[in-house]
Amino acid sequence: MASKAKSGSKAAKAAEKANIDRFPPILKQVPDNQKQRYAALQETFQKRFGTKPAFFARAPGRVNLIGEHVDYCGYSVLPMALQQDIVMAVGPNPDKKLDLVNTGDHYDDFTTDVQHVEIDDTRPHWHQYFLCGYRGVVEGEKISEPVGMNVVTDGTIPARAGLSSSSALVCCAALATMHSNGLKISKVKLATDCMECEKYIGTHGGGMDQAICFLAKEGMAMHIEFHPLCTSDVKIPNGVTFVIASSCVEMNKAAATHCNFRVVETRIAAQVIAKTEGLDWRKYRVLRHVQEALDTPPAEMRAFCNKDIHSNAWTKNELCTFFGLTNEELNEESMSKNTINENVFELHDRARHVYGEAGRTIKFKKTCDEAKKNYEETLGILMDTSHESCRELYKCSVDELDELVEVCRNAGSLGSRLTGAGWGGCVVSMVPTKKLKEFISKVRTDFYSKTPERQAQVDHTLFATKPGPGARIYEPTNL
Ligand code: ADP
Ligand code: NG1
Repeated sequence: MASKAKSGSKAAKAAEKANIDRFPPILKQVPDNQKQRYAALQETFQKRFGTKPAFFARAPGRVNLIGEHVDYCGYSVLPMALQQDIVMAVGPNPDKKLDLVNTGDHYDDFTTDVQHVEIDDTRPHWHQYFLCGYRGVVEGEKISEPVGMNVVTDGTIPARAGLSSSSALVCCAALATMHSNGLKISKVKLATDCMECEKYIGTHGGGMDQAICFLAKEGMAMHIEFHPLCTSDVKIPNGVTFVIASSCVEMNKAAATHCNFRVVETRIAAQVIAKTEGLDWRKYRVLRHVQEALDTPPAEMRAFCNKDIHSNAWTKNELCTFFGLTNEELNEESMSKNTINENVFELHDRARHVYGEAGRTIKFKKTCDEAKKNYEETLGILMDTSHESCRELYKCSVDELDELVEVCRNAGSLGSRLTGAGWGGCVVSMVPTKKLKEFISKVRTDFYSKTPERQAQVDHTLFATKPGPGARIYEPTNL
């Protein structure tokens, strides 16, 4: 394709960019500080399968700095990749099987024939996330004869903590499948396919996790926009460090319905505003599209929320009457499989959160780009306000997260908020680097030392982080 485009033309430039963004390059050198880990993984692979792995794939977790629960409403987010990741040692399986092993004690081995890959969305076992990524590439690239794969997986991302361990697993499996089948796919296409295929496990979130996983750049946070997917680098302020701390409350997204229900509530809120404003409401499924149709900036949509959506809860009966639909028709039109029994919808508050958070994310990016004097303070306020909105309007916080946010603020952070889906998981804080040691020690004492369960987790769930690189493939040399 690229060779057919006229040199210097728009098409040629686009083709060139797509080529640059394709996987591989395959990196020959595993980073020095990871060599021991990869060597151990290689040994496990060799013991289990009798040969060296053909390659390693790695995919990072992420922390979202701001822009929570807005990606599936069409709005931009601002995450950065973590150093913590999922790594897979991968080799061919001559019997056309997927033979999956995990270094974690509580993750069972799994084997299936490549032609019979089934995903049970009622039982979110670890291997099913692998199968999501696998199917994403096999179906996305229409591979009729996929090769068999032997895989040993190792992960360092705290799981069920809002740091996207599940998407890293899906993306890593997709990358391993791509390379095993001799394909080269652009990062944007991989991210897009993985956004779709993670839904096989039953979660209906947005595309933030998969996008940052493939498109992250070392040293940079990233502003990610959707429809179409595009990214711009965001330089985080000198003199601050982002610190992650876990509330020690786990939330398993695929096993719970909270997240999918918020997707449904925001969809119905969009449809209520659209109908009230005389738009063809069936065409609207996300709040951004209604906002664009009304030609009003997100931060000013509060007026429409107040005018068009009453602030007390809506019942399903009321919604059926409002839209002129039967219960079954409403299920079909607006609900998802595991939310059809819900009966109380907080449409006003959910829409208010989304529009406010969309505005805050844009402001956060702009503030970083302009980098005016003392702009860290503005960023801190935006993070704090984001948490309040998650707590009060989106109701995705829990007591332990609120307690931890308070502890972090008292320990000297400039801004602290829950990160990821919430209902448990982690808090991210922006801390002046010169106060980092003191901050960490205070959070240890004031939060983690309060219970033995918290104390047991402190070493791997309280850490400072720098923006890491995106997903990669490594050759198993020089280990
Ligand atoms: P999050 O993505 O916020 O970490 P989820 O509940 O969406 O939380 O996904 C967590 C699930 O991902 C775990 O229950 C497990 O099935 C899978 N997972 C995470 N890390 C690993 C790992 N290292 N190996 C195997 N599976 C993992
Ligand atoms: P985590 O934190 O990984 O559960 C989920 C969604 C994101 C985004 C956030 C909330 C998936 C795979 N991830 O993230 O897209 O909506 O919640 O901002 O659905």
